[in-house]
Amino acid sequence: PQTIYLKDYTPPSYLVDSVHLTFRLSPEHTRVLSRIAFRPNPDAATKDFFLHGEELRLHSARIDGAEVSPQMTLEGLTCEVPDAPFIWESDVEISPIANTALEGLYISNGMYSTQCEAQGFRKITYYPDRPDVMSVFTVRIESDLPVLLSNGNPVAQGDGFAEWHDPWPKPAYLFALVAGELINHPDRFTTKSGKDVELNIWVRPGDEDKCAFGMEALKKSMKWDEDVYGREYDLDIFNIVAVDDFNMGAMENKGLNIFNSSCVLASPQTSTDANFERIEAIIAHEYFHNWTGNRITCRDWFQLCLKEGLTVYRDSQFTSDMRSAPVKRIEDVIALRGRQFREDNGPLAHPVRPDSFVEINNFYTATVYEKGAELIGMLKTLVGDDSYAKALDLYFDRHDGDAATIEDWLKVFEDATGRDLSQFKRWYEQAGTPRLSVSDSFEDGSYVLHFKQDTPATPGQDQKDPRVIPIAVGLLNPNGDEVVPTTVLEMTEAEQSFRFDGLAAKPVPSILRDFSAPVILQRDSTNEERAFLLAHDTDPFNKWEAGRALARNGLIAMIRDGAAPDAGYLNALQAVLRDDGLDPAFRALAMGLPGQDDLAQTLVDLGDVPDPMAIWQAVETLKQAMAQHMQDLLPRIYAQYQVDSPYRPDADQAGARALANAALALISRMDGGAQAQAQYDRADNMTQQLAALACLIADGKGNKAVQAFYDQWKTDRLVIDKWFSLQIAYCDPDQAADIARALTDHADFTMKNPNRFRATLGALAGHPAGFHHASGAGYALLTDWLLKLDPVNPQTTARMCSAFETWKRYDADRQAMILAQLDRILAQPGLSRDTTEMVTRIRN
Ligand code: B3K
Ligand code: ZN
Repeated sequence: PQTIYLKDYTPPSYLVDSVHLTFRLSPEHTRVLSRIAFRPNPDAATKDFFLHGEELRLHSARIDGAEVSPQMTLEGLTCEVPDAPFIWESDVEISPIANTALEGLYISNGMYSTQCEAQGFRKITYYPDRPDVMSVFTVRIESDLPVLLSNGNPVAQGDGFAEWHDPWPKPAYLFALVAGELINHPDRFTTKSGKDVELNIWVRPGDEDKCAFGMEALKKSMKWDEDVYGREYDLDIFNIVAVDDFNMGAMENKGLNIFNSSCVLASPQTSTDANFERIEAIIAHEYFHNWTGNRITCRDWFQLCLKEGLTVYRDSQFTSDMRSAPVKRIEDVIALRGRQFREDNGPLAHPVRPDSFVEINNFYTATVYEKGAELIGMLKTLVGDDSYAKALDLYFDRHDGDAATIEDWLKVFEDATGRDLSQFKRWYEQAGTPRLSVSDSFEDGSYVLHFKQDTPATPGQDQKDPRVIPIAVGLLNPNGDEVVPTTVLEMTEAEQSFRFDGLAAKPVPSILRDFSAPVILQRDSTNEERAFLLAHDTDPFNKWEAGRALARNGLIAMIRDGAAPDAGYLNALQAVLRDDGLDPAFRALAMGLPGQDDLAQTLVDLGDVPDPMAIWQAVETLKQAMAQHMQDLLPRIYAQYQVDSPYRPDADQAGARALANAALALISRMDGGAQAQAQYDRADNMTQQLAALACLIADGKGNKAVQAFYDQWKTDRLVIDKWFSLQIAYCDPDQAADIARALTDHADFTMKNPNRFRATLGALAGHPAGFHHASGAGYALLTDWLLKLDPVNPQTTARMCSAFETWKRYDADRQAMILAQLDRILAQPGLSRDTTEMVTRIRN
């Protein structure tokens, strides 16, 4: 496979003024007729005419009406063309029913659907399938199916056809088509300038009662983008469609967003509070792409973070405004550490803007998305809120209709603020998570914080230059009062000191407030100081972080030295839980422990070889100690935070349920599962039903409830996904591979549905002690299934290979077993480009 480099970028030889597509839909023999107006690009270096095309059967091609015979290449075709504007026409045949990769035009449960990002349009017709070729699309769909949708506004429809016109020039990756027997949940929205927009959520019959929440989320998003970013919607209609078979969460096609049904369908009986929050965020994310992604798109796929980092940042701002900002920040950091730090510390580490790739679908990563969003947050912290707003206005003004780059993005900040951002750009170019170590001293009323930054080498990047790091700091005096409120220190050197004068006593520092930079903070601090911050810090993130550090250190001491659970931690946690002035959602988060995978990385940083079973054991022991230590408090919390009023998926109720359920998980270790069973039996919403089921499974008392749950929900595929994953996520490590294997034999298991595949094999990969079991059974089972899935769906296969990305952490036996599996994958004849690239990078 060929590697593509950012440095090799050249402008397209031909530009497209308009595209007319006609689809004659048929499961096996869909015909796609195209009529494309090309003109030579004056800025291009060459005049070679090349159109991408894969798995297409070309019936005929014409240039300006005359039949031509193009030369076929592996990835498309070339042809002699006039040195002047011309019309290209082609007639190709494709088979949607044979398309199991879910890229291009495919059929899912009887409905036609498309997924074109990143390079799926070339599986629909011959086209310059690159984001810097933007054009106006007109689409005619011919089919007997009742609902026929494409991008833009509807222009005509009649018996067996519909026509759509999208006036906004767009790259081919934003094209979409949907056809099926669908039902809509309609609504309307009036934009701030008074434009009336028709809104629809389209679903399969039977799902219409799960649309209301998504629709509210859409309207809130539309309003929020007007209020906060001044961005208005720009078409007469906005359609959302739910599709069962989908590789990712959702897709922002212009005016026709297509969603994995798990990311839009919601009801209290079938969705958890976490599902509701996620659905609201994804609806917002895809909607926000209309400006950050669609109106301003990416010049090439190396610039992916331009739209994804910014849009994730925008959706996290939205969630913070709709719900609780501190809770959202803590949740985001937990996710960042769990997925992005893990990626940054392993063989798949890559810059937020990568400089090479083989298969771009392998770069829709936590680094591009979540770290990309962190970079936007740092920029905003560095320039301030007003300058951020000014820079964004300039960005929309200057680049509307463009296919832009990270250079363009940074330039608007430089122009709006007069700042030089060349050092900041390193965040986009250098992979790896900086370690920020800090020491302090106090003399004559002056307190000095001394920082040192250091980023470990990553694949292809041995040397790292110092980055600009915004470090938000506050200082507390020994009584717990804040003496220096949050101040942003701007670190630019490899080592740098900052001084605070006029202090009466040595303060306690609260460093990296609100997690002001995506770094690993290393500080030799005492548990007394952490407990002090947990009790007194005014910054909610650092308050939580202090508790997390206590938990982490306690666990590390248990694992490394066989220490007993730390009484200081248990007391401090108990004090937090008792404090009814604290948001219940915050307290629920404070009860969480660091992830087991996260602990493994901490041990690696300490020079140890982590033993996944020892980590699991330590976590179990600590949870048991928590349950015992707080056995008087927990039942009170559990009773106090029962929600009596009818279910609402809002932050207040969700926070109360989260706290009660966190208490239940510990109570159920002491009462033989009695309370969990009682909650299971009376639950009238999925949040409580699932939490109770998890407790019962974790306690080995789940058999009856697991069967009851299946009987109750067997016709609801999204709930059954939860049933598959929960049995693995909460099982004993010794049984994880066996349980996962048995579930892959279940009649309801199918690898053709990515949700079901992830619910099963993804749950195994997400159970560190089960997956990394010394028997190697977890490795073997996952590999068996990756090999089966690869010919069917390379994208989902390749993504799941990242389960192996941490292999270098482990002992020689585990390493050898994983390497053997990776080699088994690489040896499969015809292995996809996606999986080949992933496994090759992981192995190196
Ligand atoms: N842009 C899409 C992801 C496309 C995935 C291509 N493999 C969803 C999103 O980020 O909004
Ligand atoms: Zn996105």
